[in-house]
Amino acid sequence: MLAARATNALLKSKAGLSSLRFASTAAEKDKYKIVVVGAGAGGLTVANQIYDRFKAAGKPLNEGDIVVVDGADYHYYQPGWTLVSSGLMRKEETRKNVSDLIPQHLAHIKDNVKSFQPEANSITTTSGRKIAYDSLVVSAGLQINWNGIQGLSKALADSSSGVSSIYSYDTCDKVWRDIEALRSGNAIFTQPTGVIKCGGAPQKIMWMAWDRFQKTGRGDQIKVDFYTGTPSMFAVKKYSDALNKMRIERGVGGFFQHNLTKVDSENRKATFKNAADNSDVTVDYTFLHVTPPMGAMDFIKGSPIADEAGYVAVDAGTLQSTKFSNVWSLGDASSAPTSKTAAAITSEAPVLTENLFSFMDTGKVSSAKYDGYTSCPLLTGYGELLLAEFKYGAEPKETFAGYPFIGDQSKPNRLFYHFKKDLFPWAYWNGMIKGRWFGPSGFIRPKY
Ligand code: UQ1
Repeated sequence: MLAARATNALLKSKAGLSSLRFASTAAEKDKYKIVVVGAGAGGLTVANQIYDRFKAAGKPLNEGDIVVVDGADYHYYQPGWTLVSSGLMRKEETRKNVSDLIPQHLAHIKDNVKSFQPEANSITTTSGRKIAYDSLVVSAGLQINWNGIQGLSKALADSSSGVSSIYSYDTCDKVWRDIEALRSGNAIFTQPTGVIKCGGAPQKIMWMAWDRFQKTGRGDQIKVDFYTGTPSMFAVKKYSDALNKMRIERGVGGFFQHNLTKVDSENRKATFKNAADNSDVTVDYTFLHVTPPMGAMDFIKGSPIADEAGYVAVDAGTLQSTKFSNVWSLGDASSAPTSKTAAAITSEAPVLTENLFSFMDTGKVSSAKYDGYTSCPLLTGYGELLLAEFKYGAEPKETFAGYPFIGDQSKPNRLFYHFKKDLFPWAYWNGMIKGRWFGPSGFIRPKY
């Protein structure tokens, strides 16, 4: 009782102190040197790298010169959701409090952005606060349009529907439960037409489910089919060919240019629009894994910093806004024509950091250019993974090409499986979002 009271008093005084710190910050200034919008993978990574870059140049920023603006309670390790869905990780391990991930030297405003006023070098938050900046970095992600498919939200909310998705914290564990519960019938995996986060993920979970069905003696009773709005298995020919060969060998049906439009969970029927002849195709499912359509964030779409599609318009190499020279963007929110992955952020962040630093220091960007590097660690089963790595132009850019014992990266192997399952989650939490992990070059910051 006494102990509880003492703890409460301590908690209260702690809360009082921290709100004092924030209150004084707010009253003194609502102007920051650098405003970073978004406390996701891109925002945290780049905010820390920028702080470190100024310090390394002997021009350290003061505590609180950089502010991260994000109203979210939680930060998610989204690449972990395929692992959760495969029974390899607990979903709680993919989530941490945003406030615990922002170091002392970065300020944090727990509020969301409502609008941008780049002519006035300011943003306005949903609570009406105006925040001014010298430089703005936008890394706010993209949004998932769950309502873009008729009947989907209802189906996902029903625990016995057999419909699930790896694309949210709330539904990723349902995928695993449904895979384990399925005894026979049709298991259908979908991918929409258009841009999504991690283009390979919709088939990763399919391969994992397929392998699980084989290993637990259910393979003969379950038919697996892939219905995708895309024209092929993958955007890069080398990997697409390898994956299509695997699909045929494994007896998985491939239905291309089929875009899911409707889920009738009462009758377990899924309807697709076939782009080849514009027909509607309705199929029966027992298990349905849905990849929802995605698009630009509403608050960026139509804003002065956005392109026509609603992404932040940047130069694909420098990551500087093509409209306002003190605005920058990386990650899913940016218009850079790369695939939207954490791996892309490992290469974008140091380039953006170098150019932003150089621009603030000298008025000119540096010679650093993002080459479009991105990766898709494509799980093909338990203990095997195909590590697709490529750059702009859908051209392979393989870290391990020429390494002995590894050989061709289009052939799945066990080492890469452990990268995805063990190394990347560790490197993400302990290195990347602290600004200290640079993807293929590990802990060594690339030089430009
Ligand atoms: C990577 O660094 C990373 O972040 C921690 C990922 O995130 C989930 C990746 O998928 C990939 C591919 C990398 C790149 C690292 C190497 C060693 C190729």
